[in-house]
Amino acid sequence: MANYGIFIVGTAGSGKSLLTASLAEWLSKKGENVIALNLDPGVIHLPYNPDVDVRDYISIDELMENYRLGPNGALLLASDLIVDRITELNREIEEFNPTYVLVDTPGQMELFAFRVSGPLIAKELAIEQKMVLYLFDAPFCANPFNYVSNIFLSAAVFLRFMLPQLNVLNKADLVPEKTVKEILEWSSTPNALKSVFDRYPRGGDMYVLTRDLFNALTRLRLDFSLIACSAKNYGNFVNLHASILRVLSRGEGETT
Ligand SMILES: Nc1nc2c(ncn2[C@@H]2O[C@H](COP(=O)(O)OP(=O)(O)O)[C@@H](O)[C@H]2O)c(=O)[nH]1
Ligand SMILES: [Mg+2]
Repeated sequence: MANYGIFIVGTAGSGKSLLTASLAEWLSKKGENVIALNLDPGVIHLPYNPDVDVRDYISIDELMENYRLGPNGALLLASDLIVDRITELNREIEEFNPTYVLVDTPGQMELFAFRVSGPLIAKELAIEQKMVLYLFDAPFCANPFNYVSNIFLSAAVFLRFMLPQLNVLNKADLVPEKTVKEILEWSSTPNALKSVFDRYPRGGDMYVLTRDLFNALTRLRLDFSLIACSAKNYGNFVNLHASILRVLSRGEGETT
């Protein structure tokens, strides 16, 4: 059975596919036995060659034609149909006997995380230890209001999968180093973010709502610590890998 399954989850465009590609390459270069599993039935171009590919079993074009669906309806149906292909996917994975399975999830996060099928698929894949790597998009999160909304998504994903989860700030290469440091500080020190909110004009609806939501989140005692990386230039992959191993070995989330 495969040892480690890393489900890469995040909003559309956060870098799931590129991180699957670069992390697979980086781990392979280290001599690890790693495979990439594509679970996105709708993707056309991928930055890697998937070792196991759900598109071998499910075709969006055929679903559109056979069920007279538009692209969105076909994608929804496709994400549910994956459940029926678990046996085949497991058989393929088994043949590689890998240490790591990097699971690239559908572009639109809700197709995987917010359907009944997503967590079911995660549960049924024959992999010993599983975790979620949840991606924050650095340019998006440079704005503290956006950052807080993304923490909510991360908490929602954790609630859906109840798997050990590591939060990652991807695309760190696209913002100045100072900004990366600032976002990391927000994630490790809630008071740092509170003082940022205090700089914004008080009384605005967005200010009040974001501040209160953030206060509610910090009371949940979930850990939203971020680790920065760049899927584009392999930035900080040594530390990312160490964090992944830590989460897997503890068998519990950074978010617990
Ligand atoms: N500069 C930079 N671009 C990135 C990074 N990660 C992803 N991208 C780019 O962001 C876009 C969306 O990435 P993709 O992996 O397709 O996102 P997905 O929808 O989450 O799978 C692509 O153009 C990627 O090349 C990164 O770390 N740095
Ligand atoms: Mg993708």
